[in-house]
Amino acid sequence: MANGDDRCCLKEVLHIFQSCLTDQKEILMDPYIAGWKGLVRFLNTLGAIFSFISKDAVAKIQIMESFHSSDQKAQYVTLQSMVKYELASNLVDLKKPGDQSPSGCRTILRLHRALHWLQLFLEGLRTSTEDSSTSALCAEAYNASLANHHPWIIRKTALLSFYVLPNRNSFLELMNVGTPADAVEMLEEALPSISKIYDITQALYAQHNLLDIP
Ligand code: 1PX
Repeated sequence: MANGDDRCCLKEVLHIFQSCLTDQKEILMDPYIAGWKGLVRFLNTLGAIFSFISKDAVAKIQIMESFHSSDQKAQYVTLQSMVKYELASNLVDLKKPGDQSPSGCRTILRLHRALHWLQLFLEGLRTSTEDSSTSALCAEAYNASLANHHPWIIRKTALLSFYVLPNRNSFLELMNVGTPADAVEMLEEALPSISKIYDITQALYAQHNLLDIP
């Protein structure tokens, strides 16, 4: 569990996501990836049981970082420029990736589905009562989002790991933004941006038939 210097302020992490959105409704990739790094930091404070999840998230973050330090980094400034570039260059893996590195479009699709889980989970926490079970809220959000894309064994492991989550008020306190009521207020303020990022990505991927990249 979190203690001392391990503590991570979720408000700052969600602010990073807010800074992804431009006035032209584009999504900046740098803060998007930085936001995921912050979420992984928070996840790591919840205990080693979640390391199978954070390892996968880190692997996906690293794939995106490798594009950002490549010769083509200018193409990866926004989500929109990345999609345009990878489609025009036939880089989107419409078959299951073999030995070659997965595309940015595929990698972001995995994180995008996870963002849906985050949106539903945070909304559940925000609107739930004090005696609600965090693990039940987490499972409900997972079953309505990521679970639809995971094989049985991952679903089973993920759902089992949720049982160790602390009760709702302790979880809200772990967010390190003050009292549970302060955390709920912070979520109220931050959630619209998460929803916007989700909706813009979903519409862009739907427009280009990218929602099922294997
Ligand atoms: C206040 C809440 C903040 C909590 C922060 C939590 C950060 C969660 C980060 C989750 C990132 C998960 C990325 C998963 C991407 C994925 O779907 N990967 C699978 C497919 O990848 P592939 O390349 O093979 O197509 C991969 O198989 C995944 C394996 C790991 C298991 C993923 C389970 C995800 C459960 C999400 C719920 C996290 C619960 C945290 C507890 C609060």
